Amino acid sequence: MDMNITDGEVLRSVVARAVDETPVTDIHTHLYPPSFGRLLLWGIDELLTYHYLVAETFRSAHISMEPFWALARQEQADLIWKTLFIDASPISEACRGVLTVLAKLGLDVGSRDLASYRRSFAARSASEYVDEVLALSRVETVVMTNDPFNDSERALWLEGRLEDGRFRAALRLDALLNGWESAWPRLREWGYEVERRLTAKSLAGVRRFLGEWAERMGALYCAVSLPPSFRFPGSSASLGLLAPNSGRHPAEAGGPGAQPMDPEGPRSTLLRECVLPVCAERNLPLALMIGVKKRTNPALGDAGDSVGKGDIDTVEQLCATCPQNKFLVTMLARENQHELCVAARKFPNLLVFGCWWFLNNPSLVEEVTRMRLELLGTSVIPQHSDARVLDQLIYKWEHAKATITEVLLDKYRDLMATGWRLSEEEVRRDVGSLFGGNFWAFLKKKLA
Ligand code: RAT
Ligand code: ZN
Repeated sequence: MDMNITDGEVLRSVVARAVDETPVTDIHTHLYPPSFGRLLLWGIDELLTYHYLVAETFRSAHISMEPFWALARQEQADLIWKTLFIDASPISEACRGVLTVLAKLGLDVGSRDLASYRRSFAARSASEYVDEVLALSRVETVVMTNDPFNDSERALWLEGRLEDGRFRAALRLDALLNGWESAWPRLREWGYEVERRLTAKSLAGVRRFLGEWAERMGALYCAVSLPPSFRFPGSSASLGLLAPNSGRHPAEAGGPGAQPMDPEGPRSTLLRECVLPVCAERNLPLALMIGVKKRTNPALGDAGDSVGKGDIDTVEQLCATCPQNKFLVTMLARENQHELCVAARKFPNLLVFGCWWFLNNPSLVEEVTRMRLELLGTSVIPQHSDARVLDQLIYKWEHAKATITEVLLDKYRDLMATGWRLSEEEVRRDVGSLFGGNFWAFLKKKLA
């Protein structure tokens, strides 16, 4: 029933209910459907050995990295539990998340009984648990991160293993764009006519690879994570960027084997000549996740990455010089958030998403969400979970929703203070846009 919002209390209950009940499209995770077997991580030991917690553990555990990595998964989890939950209070966001998961599953958090938690997970099956977690977190669609260069994953795609409509694909391009030296021999092995040099033939091979894998996966978008130093030089005019199918390829202009001038190396050539045209042709957004400094401490593995400020000019230039492309952009540095919002005001082909990784803490989610709503209204995707372990959907959404609710409430209160009247239906519309509608509309959007 549509409730008339007459005062602050009614407003609170309407907003809280809308946020709670609106089905979420989680646009970036590292999860898979049960049919992907061991690639789908779930359960208490996976939760505890999440790389966010590994990094925190090394700050106080009396163990160096090599012996830690040599431990069995359950032993690592034991050590993390002892270090972060028993020897200190589990205050950090990643620690609190584990407790939220246990609580939401109805386990006795106060008992601190890791063995009993393990028993409870052992009694579940992956496919039942997927149903349970999606129901608890109200996540309707999970967008995966799909890497054709990952051998285990690749084999499953070649078998055609995706039969679960709740899980949708995103074609991840890090291996291609950030590691050409290792990528090209593999492409060649798989039957694409590429060589190390980015000749016209190589570029055509890469485009064929992208098109085929986007098709095979039914990818909703392509994605890449990028360092703070990411630049995309030049404009379409100076570098000869062609609209898809608009004639001769720039690499062909100088005759067979010619390479476009590219001070940035293979990544920008591959972006310009392959990824952007293929995305434009297929109306697929390209997700740019900018600001990760890979392996600042390599011994920490996935936990060893850090953050650096990215370059907003590059984002603006891409949006301006590739008006036929759509960009989903998230930046890792807090320092980039304001300018990214401003950039989004200038370019309708830019949709800002998520409080990524080191930003996914309540204080920063609040600050960033508030700023986004103030600068962009509801035309953003406030959060994605980045869950690597299925269970994390429960806490990442629970925590994000609590913060987003408060920010929304403030904004609606400000409106009501002017005499503006809101209906429950309008609140639900707005929340629907934030938690999925904007994403699906952006996918469908056709650029002039
Ligand atoms: O947040 C994370 O788990 C990071 O390790 C990365 O996965 C990051 O989100 C990415 O997709 O590169
Ligand atoms: Zn991620």
